[in-house]
Amino acid sequence: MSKPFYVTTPIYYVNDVPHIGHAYTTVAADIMARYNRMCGREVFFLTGSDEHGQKVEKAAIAGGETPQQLADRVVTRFQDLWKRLNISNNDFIRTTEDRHKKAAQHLFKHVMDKGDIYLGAYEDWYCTPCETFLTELQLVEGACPDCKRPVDKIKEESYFFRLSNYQEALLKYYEEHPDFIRPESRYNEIVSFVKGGLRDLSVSRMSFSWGIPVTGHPEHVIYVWFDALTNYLTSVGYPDDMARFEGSWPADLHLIGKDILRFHAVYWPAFLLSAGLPLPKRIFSHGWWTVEGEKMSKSKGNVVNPHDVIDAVGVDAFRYFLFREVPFGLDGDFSTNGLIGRINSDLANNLGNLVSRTLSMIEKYYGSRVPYRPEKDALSPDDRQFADLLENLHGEVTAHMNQQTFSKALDTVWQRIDAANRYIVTNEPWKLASEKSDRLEPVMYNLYEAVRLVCLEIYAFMPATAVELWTQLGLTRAVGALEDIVPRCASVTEDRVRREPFQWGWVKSTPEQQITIEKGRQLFPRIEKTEKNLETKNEVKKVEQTAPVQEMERISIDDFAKVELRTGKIIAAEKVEKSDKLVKLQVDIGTETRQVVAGIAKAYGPDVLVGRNVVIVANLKPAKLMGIESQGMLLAASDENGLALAGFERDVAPGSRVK
Ligand code: ME8
Repeated sequence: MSKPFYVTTPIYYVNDVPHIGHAYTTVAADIMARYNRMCGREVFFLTGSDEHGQKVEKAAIAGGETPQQLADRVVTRFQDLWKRLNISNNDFIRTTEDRHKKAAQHLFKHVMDKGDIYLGAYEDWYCTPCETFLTELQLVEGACPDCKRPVDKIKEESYFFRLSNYQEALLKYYEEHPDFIRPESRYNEIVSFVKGGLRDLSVSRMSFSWGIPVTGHPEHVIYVWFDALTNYLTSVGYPDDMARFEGSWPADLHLIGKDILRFHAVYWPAFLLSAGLPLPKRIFSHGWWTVEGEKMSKSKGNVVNPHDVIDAVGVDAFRYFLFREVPFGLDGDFSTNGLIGRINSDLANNLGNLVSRTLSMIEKYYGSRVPYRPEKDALSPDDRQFADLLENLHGEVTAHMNQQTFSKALDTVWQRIDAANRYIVTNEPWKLASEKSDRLEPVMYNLYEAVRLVCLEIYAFMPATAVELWTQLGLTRAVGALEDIVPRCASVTEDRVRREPFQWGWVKSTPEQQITIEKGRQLFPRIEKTEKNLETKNEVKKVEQTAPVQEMERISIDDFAKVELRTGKIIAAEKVEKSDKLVKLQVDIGTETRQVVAGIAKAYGPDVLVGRNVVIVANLKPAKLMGIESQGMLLAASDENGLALAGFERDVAPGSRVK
């Protein structure tokens, strides 16, 4: 069996509340895990929690609990968020688990036996909130350079790791593995840091006890970073199941934020070199999220809670936004406008339109039957060119995914979506249909394949949406669920890569075995910015999207004449109790007064309604809304700015016919 693709996130400190920063790294790892699984590779995806250290100990004591109780209580905040974000991790490691204590102690002892850990005395500045020792030179105006808080001078007996011995070996490794640290700017940063010289590293503490004791010297606990980094070994069987460990290690990708690059790109490889273990293949250090231009901080109260964003726009739109908006590796700014703009333009407009137009046309022209596959050689040059363009998509996206250039991967997909929308406009399938042209079928097949191939490439980013779209394409029923069938048909083994599902033409609907689409709910609704917008309470509203006019069924003037539209004047209005949407209106339509219940309360209060001219559908059958009879309907439209009632530019006498 081939080695699984092994991807990790940092293990997060339990004493924090998860925010978009944590979500960012974890979703990135999920994207890598899902993409690789979809391509038929076996994957092992690890995340977890970092539960030891002085901060946890202090917080627990302050709250009257044991550190373990605190950890048990708050670790669920992360686990719950990962569930909600649809994170597909294979393991969740907690550093307080026995398997991990054993692994950390084992690695520590191994390195000590090798002669790389010795007993010394430590005296330096220590920043407790950051759990970092600092040299005099690193201090900024006598305080911690990162959190700016005061530091303490600490002197204690400590075990040291001979990091200074590894300077040359590390530099050699970096040189021989230019891909080891990504992006390149971070690689350069680490190389120059290591060239500047390395001091031995204190790897044990006596000043607190909430940690893993050093075997045989229980008055020392293992330094949190030595403890934490070892988690990447624990989870794959170290040290008890070395067969499994050897089949899984090294990790292919450690995903981290730039704040913890040095720990991963200098200390961690040095520990591994000392222990004689292989080094991870790549460390990717991504950038930092700020919020509306400012650093996120509890004191500023601007920490973005992922749950609020999910409540507002849904899981997949959030996941998409994080990776489309900012090139992975660079810093990014989270803003309401950016979020809503992206969702509306990329998801609702570009992708949403392609999907709804394609499915509606298949429904209309073929009674939902998936068009038959044309022979590629029989395609016209234009159709052939488009089919080739689709077929190249997977290779291009995979190349970006292998480099973790996620925004470029998405750009590539959206270029195809744009090309497909242009293909519709240029080829005007509705004309081909009315002319009963033979070209309709190849054009529609191409569009179907465009949606299907796009569906596969967006799966890692928006898994639930893609799975549902796959069903709407009729494929779950016809061939199997996306997450089952695609990896199976795309298997990657040591000597063979199969990629059929990513090729144009994989779907074959035949007269004998027809595949039919199952048009379902609108997958990409527009998000309307409400007055109380996301900046404050993440409150946005989804609005239904309308199909492009050219694909709607045409009606005759006689059909239209059946709708009796009249002008009316609102003479009384009151809110419907227990409803935040409905108002009860009395509308003068000239010959009589009609009671109308309308869902406009969010946009119009009763006071602004009285006296307003409206258009009413006067021959609608009466209906009951929340138990109140409604004898007509008002005309209104809504867009991203909300709902607006139809009216007239001057007062028109009530009861006049609208035509
Ligand atoms: O450092 N923007 O845990 P931690 C982007 N326990 N990413 C952010 C972010 C932001 N504003 N804020 C946090 C630790 N992150 C250690 C790790 S690993 C062996 C031990 C993300 O809870 C980013 O991935 O402070 C960063 O590296 C991580 O959260 C830090 O998480």
